[in-house]
Order: sequence, then C-alpha cells, then structure tokens
Amino acid sequence: MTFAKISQVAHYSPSQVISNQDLSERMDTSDEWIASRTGIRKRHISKSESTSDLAAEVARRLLKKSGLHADQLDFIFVATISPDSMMPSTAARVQAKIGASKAFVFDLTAACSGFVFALATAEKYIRSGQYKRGIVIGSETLSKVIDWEDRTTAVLFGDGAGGVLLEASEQQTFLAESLFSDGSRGEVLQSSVGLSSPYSDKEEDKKYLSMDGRAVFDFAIRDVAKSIKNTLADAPVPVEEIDFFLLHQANDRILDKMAKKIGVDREKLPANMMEYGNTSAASIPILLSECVDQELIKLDGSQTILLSGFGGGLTWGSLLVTI
Ligand code: 4VN
Repeated sequence: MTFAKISQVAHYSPSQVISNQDLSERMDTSDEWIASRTGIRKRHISKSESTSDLAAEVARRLLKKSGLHADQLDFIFVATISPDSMMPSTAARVQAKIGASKAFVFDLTAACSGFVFALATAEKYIRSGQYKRGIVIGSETLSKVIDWEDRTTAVLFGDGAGGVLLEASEQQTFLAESLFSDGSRGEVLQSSVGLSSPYSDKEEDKKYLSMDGRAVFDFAIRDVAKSIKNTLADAPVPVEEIDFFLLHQANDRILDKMAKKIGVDREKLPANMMEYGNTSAASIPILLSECVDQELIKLDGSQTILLSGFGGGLTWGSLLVTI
C-alpha cells in the first residue's frame, strides 16, 4: 500500500507590513478595536508581488529544504481565491516560474478551506500509486479584492502564502478526513470575478469581497465546531494525543470559543493572525510552517495534528495527520 506524508513545509509573505495604526489613518478604526475583537495587529500587504509570485517562492523554499529539483514534482496544486488570472491558473504560473516541467497543475477554489481541500485531494493522487510527489500551496493577495473603504472587512485580511511537499510513504499518516460544503449559504461571504457582458441583463457583480460577519461568526462556532467534534469522536487517536489544532486564522476570539467547544486547551491552538491577519487559503500552511520554524512541530513523524479550514462557499473541513 502507498500512503502520503507531509515531508516539508514553507511559507513566504510580502515584506510590506501595515499595522492597525496605519489603517486607522486611512479609515475610521483603531488598533484597540481591531486587536480586541479579532486579535489582528498587522498584516503583510504586497507592493508588487502577485499570488503566483508568493506561491513560487514557497515552492522554491520547499524544493531547497528537501534537496529536490523542480522536475521531480508530479503535481502542483494551488488553493486561492485571489488568482493572478483564471487562465492560466496560478499553479501554471508557478510551474513556469520554477520550471516544474513534468508536473500537472491546477488551482482549487474553496476559500479559507482551500488548503485543506487541496491537501485532501493531493493525498488521493498519491495514494492512487500513480503519483509520487507534489506540492500543495495556499496563496493569496487578498489586498486586491478588498474594498479599502470598508472598515468591516479591510481590517481583517492580508497577503501571504504557505505550502507543503507531499510524498509517497509506506506509513499511513492521514488518519481522518471530513470535508463539507453548503452552497445554499454562500452569499454570506462573497468575492466575484467582476465580469459582465453588454448582452446580459443580469445585475453587475459586486466589485469587492463582502461578508456578513455575524453569520460567518455563527457558522464557525456552531457548524465548524460541531464538525471538528464529530471528526475527533470518530478519529483513531484520542483527543489528548493530538499535539496541535491548526485552525484557520480568521479571528482569535473564534479560536477561544472553538477550543472551549471542542474541549481542548487553548495552548494547543496556535495563532498568528496577530502578524498576518486572515490570509484565507494561506492561513493554515503559513501557521504550520511557522510552528515548524519554532520547533513546536518537528516533522519527525512523532506528532499528530488536526488541520481545520472554514469559510467562503460555505466550506469547512478537517484533516488529522501524523507529521
Ligand atoms: C471565518 C470567520 C471569519 C470572521 C467572521 C466574523 C468576524 C472573522 C465579525 C464581528 C466583528 C469582528 C470580526 Cl469566523 C471570516 C472568515 C473568512 O476567512 C472565516 N471575523 N468578525 C466584531 O464586531 O467584533
């Protein structure tokens, strides 16, 4: 039997940092308001790099750390809701930038669950036995889809990218998976492609990302917390033996509530939204890579972690993996 394992992690974020204080000079908000309600203190915002530039840097870092050449990759999947273009895909741009000539590549759109959905997808390709090695990246330049006049959303989001190298393994490391979507509630969090035709009588799409914060908040603490609880109840590993719960970095108060609801110590839910804001599909792999940099996570096969994404679509899902 062939299984898949996460063998390397990396992240990259643009160097320009915008603080809450900086934002308060542009819109009616304050560091106190943003930090106390969300935990966010700053965010990295790209000056000139695109989503594929950030993702390509993550790919280069993954290759460097693992001593591999780009032509040894069988696939590249990029999860994003802020692609450079619809065609070519962001993944195709990454392929060209790093010279991964043997890979097949595509983007996957599942908002803040994108990385978890893409990793679950990649794991199946490897487990099929047909592909040995690939990279899965979450990358976003949300700064380009945000309405910088709207203080209810502009303060929440940021740019960045993270990813993993996934390789064939004899050991089973993906222990549990549960993925969900509810398109009927999709409008509570939307970002359009913004195109129209002179022959269409359809109302023009909203230009920017918009969110019904209350509805998304309730969804997170109700539906997502419940699904994580169910996943844990069915998992082959007792909750106490799970080392870390890496949840989508949307809001620190939500992480407090989730920890209580799922019955785990808040110390087991690391957070970095204070530094990056909400980077949608990139938030979980950036957090994972930072945990490895800080040696909380060792990449030696000795730990078990839960990855859980939730957001636009609506989409939500969790993966329990040995790492
Ligand atoms: C998951 C969540 C959020 C989210 C929802 C609401 C929210 C983040 C509303 C109340 C406001 C503070 C901010 Cl839970 C977003 C995504 C999208 O990635 C996913 N913040 N807030 C307040 O007034 O306190």
